[in-house]
Amino acid sequence: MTLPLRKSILTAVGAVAFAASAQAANLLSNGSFEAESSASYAFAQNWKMNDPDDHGDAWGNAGRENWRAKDGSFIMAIRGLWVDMGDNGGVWQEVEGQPGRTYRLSAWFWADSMWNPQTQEMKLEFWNWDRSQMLGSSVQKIEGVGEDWKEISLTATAPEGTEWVRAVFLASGVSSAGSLQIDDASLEVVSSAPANTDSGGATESSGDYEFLNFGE
Ligand SMILES: [Ca+2]
Repeated sequence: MTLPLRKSILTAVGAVAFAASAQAANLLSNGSFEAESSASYAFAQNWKMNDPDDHGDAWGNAGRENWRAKDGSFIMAIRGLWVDMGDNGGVWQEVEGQPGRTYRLSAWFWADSMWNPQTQEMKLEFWNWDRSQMLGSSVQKIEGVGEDWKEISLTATAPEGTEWVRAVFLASGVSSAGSLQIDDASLEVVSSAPANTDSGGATESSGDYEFLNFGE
């Protein structure tokens, strides 16, 4: 019963946030990486497991840095072998989602000229209620990024059964030098399912439905 309770609390918070802004709201928390994790200066709140919940994490050579920023003072960096934390890394955060809604994930990127990973990409993943099954995903390669901030976005529609939408940024097979730097990440609903209204109230009733659905 712990999970449904937590979800309903999160839903109530989300409904308030939605009501506060009629415009497409950023569903991600701390998308600019300004808030430091209580675990360490090297991580960002909401992008680290159990800080404050289990809906975000960082792995490998990803770390919060203050080198330069598109917004504020801090960024998330996926760093080269020089940091001695392995050859891959990334961060993810997930928010409650609904099937049929179309989501847009965007962020700004900056990369050192010597940065040359085998893979770097951003992903939208759609998960079921207990996040035991990924129902679908969409991937966008992070390409053409150099020593100037560049925005890249990805749009995808949540498949049937979606209850969580996860934003992921990652790189693997990283080079010795340099890093990929990320700032001002945003996840927005760009269109809603025709079967549901798109008001803040709909978010709340969805939470109730989820509670009843797996409360028994
Ligand atoms: Ca920032």
